[in-house]
Amino acid sequence: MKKTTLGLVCLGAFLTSALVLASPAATAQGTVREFNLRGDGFAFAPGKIEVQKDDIVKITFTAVDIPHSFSMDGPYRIAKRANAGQTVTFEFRATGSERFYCNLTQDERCKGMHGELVVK
Ligand SMILES: [Cu+2]
Repeated sequence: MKKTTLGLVCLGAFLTSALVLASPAATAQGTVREFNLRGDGFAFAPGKIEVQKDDIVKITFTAVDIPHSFSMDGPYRIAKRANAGQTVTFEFRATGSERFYCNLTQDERCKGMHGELVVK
């Protein structure tokens, strides 16, 4: 009786770990792509991000000199602000190419700050 219970517990543990191991590959829809992006001197670096459709794009955005934001319109509707010297991290699924820009109004030159998300 006791042996059977132990056996079932072991089997359960084995099946659970097998499922956990199998699930990432089985359910993954897009590859996670990580980018470190800097906003500095009224420019984004890099100014162009290239990914495949359905990739999960993970951005670590740092505003170096003054506050900047990473903003995208279209289907994305993202506006992530970082203060000077600070970093924000966020992610989204790539659905189509879109321009990104800084939407802050503290300095006129932020209007000229933009980059490009290219989705292939
Ligand atoms: Cu800015």
